[in-house]
Amino acid sequence: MTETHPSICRFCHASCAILVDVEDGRAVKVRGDRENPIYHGYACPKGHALPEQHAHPDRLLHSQKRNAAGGHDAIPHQQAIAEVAARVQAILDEHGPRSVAIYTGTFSFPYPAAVPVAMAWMNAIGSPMRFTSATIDQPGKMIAPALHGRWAAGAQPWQGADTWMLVGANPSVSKSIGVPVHNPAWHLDRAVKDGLQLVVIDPRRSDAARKAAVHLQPRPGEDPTVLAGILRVIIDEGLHDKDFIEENAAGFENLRAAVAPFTPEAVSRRADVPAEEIVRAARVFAGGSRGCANAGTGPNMARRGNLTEYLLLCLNTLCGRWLRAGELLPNPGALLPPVEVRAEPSAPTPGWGFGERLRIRGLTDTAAGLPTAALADEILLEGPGQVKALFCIGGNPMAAWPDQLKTHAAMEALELLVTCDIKMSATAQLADYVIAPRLSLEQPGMSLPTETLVPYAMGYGMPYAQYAPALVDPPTGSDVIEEWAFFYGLGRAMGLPLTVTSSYSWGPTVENPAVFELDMERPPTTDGLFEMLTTGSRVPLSEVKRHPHGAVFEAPTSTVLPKRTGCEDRLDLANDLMMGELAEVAVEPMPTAGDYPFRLISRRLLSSHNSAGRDIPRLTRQWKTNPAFMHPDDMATLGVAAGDIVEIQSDHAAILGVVQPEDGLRRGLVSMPHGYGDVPGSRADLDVRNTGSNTGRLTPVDRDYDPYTGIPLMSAIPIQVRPTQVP
Ligand SMILES: Nc1nc2c(c(=O)[nH]1)N[C@H]1C(S)=C(S)[C@@H](COP(=O)(O)OP(=O)(O)OC[C@H]3O[C@@H](n4cnc5c(=O)[nH]c(N)nc54)[C@H](O)[C@@H]3O)O[C@H]1N2
Ligand SMILES: Nc1nc2c(c(=O)[nH]1)N[C@H]1C(S)=C(S)[C@@H](COP(=O)(O)OP(=O)(O)OC[C@H]3O[C@@H](n4cnc5c(=O)[nH]c(N)nc54)[C@H](O)[C@@H]3O)O[C@H]1N2
Ligand code: SF4
Ligand SMILES: [Mo]
Repeated sequence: MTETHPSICRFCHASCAILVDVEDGRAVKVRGDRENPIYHGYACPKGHALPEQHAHPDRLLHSQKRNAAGGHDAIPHQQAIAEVAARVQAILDEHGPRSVAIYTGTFSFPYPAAVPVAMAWMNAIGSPMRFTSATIDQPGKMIAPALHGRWAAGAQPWQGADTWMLVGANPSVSKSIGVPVHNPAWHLDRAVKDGLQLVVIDPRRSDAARKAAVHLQPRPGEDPTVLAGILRVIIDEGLHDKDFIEENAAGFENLRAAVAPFTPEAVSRRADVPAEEIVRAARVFAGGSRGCANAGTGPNMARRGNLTEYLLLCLNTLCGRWLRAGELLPNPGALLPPVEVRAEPSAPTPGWGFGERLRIRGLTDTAAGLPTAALADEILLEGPGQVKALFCIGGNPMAAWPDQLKTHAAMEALELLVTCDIKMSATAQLADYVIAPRLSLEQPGMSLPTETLVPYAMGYGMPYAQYAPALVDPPTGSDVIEEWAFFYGLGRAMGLPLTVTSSYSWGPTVENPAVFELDMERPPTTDGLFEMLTTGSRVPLSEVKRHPHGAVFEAPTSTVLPKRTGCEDRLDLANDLMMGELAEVAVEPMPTAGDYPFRLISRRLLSSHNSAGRDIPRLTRQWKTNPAFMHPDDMATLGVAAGDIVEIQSDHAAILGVVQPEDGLRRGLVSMPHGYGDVPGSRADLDVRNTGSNTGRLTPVDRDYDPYTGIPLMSAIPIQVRPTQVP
């Protein structure tokens, strides 16, 4: 008999509302839930593939322990916990808390209890070494607001906007940045039909660019130049919001002087976009009445991501694109606590230079967290404080960290590597223990993580919430646990008290979060933990549970409050360091072709999620590999055809790629997704047609890196491309 249940897809951060057909206790079919009020029945191919993912033959049904031959044997999870507890205790006793680090990746996000309990354990052992994927993603998103100051009421939302700017973001595929996460392609189409004027800056004619009123297709990595040019036009033509700036911002004259060298002609020469298009982009964005400008991963991974994000904040401030007193608050909180926000600036705060100091490249903790690009070196560099043990949750350093060869050396050098993964990922293959987790439909879920994504100008933009109970049991005979249960078990085995708070490290600040000491005799339930995490939420979790298809919990009276009298804070339009970087950009010599005439740029595929999904047959019908997309004319010049293999070489390393044509690409580029390939030298890694290649291998972490977040060049990488044969 088939039963159909509503649930939440957790294959990406969009948390789409789905319907799952369950037969004999197994999920057999997934589709978008048309009864859901905001997703319009949307689910992407990855959501449709959940049944195959759950029943995948390579899925780990038992935790694994590395054996003497370098292979792995199944181990009961209780025994794995006991052994890991003993080994980590020995490391702590000998080397102290700093020797134990944690890295939480993409798939820690959809499991709301995972990170809080893991951090409770990190607190209990006293280690500050907490790393996330944020600093190898878009660290400028956190750094720039620290330097610019924040507008307490937030940005003008998508709803009601008549203009928008996307810089190196492609929400139809990635469900990210600015455009609502619930079915972004629909929102883009709809808004453009209703007259929204979209400006897209992307060296590739992305899905977003196809809908744009203005598409600038500059040389990759020239975003600060292009944005400075746009700011200059706006100031020159007096299109900025003078009253808003007068009242709320400082540094206008310095900004005006700093962008002065970036005339449309100068920008045109440097970024290779027509001068009149720069003027048009400025007029379209500043000429609209409401909207916002955001960047995605592309420019954040090219050089000077902080500066790009900073100039975008300046652009939004110049155009007054922040919510004003009396306006309706888009999301007064659903599973988050109710907020009272004011139409006022809060002064800049330090972007870095506080907290834990790394022993590498003078890096410190930052507004985006500890620099993950330095963690491999922290593991390799001997001496007091050396990291000896690493715990990963839902992350894959071997696929995702820059400088894969160094990461490989670091993983091998660890005394203890433990990862919680659904398969023998490249990292899991090197791990001492791999903890096999329950998969999404086997765990309760809730929309809280997606609601917290506000700093990324996403979130829901409305008080939406959904809860989903576990729908199916794990496969018969399996021994899988929830991520949080592993860290709870470690705490218990080590005799440590664990304390969980109702706050999110990456989300909006929760004032006075509730604090819970976990009962270390009787384990909590996942639902019990969800109750703790949502304590004080505007809508009680119990109320959300009464709406299994998800609901919008309107609060029609929540409006933005006026500025407090005496508030003297100002947004900073001309942070010294950022203006210094801009001055460097203005006089930087033009990059020359030299030995590396091509540039490799980042991009994503709908059918995979970073390193996940590429082993699911339904998702690999189109691409098994991560294709090296090139302009057809470049392919002709190189004498290669679709499906041919090329060698892609940077001045650091070389990888192979399977070429595919893409008309909408700028010439001189290779556009290639990351997260592919395998352990260097392994048989799978050599099979480029089926495993793809790791683009992270191309760049070192100790050159061309951001001085504050440590992020190295991960887009706009100088490369050489040559036809080659695979043996
Ligand atoms: N060159 C280059 N490098 C990049 C990027 C780029 O564009 N170019 N992008 C960067 C960005 S934006 C990010 S966010 C990082 C991502 O960095 P990571 O998060 O470290 O990498 P992922 O590949 O997302 O790793 C996800 C892991 O979780 C496992 N997994 C899948 N589902 C589950 C689950 O349900 N539970 C558990 N426990 N595990 C699961 C997968 O098998 C996989 O091994 O990579 C960064 N690296
Ligand atoms: N299907 C799918 N969805 C995902 C992911 C996935 O792997 N697959 N990953 C998730 C993650 S971890 C993240 S962080 C988000 C990222 O979300 P997005 O940032 O929207 O990611 P992309 O789709 O790669 O879009 C980046 C765009 O930047 C462009 N670009 C590259 N270099 C430059 C440059 O120098 N300047 C400019 N202006 N543009 C440039 C690329 O051509 C590309 O179109 O997506 C998330 N969603
Ligand atoms: S967009 Fe993300 S959440 Fe939605 S169905 Fe696809 S993978 Fe699942
Ligand atoms: Mo990301």
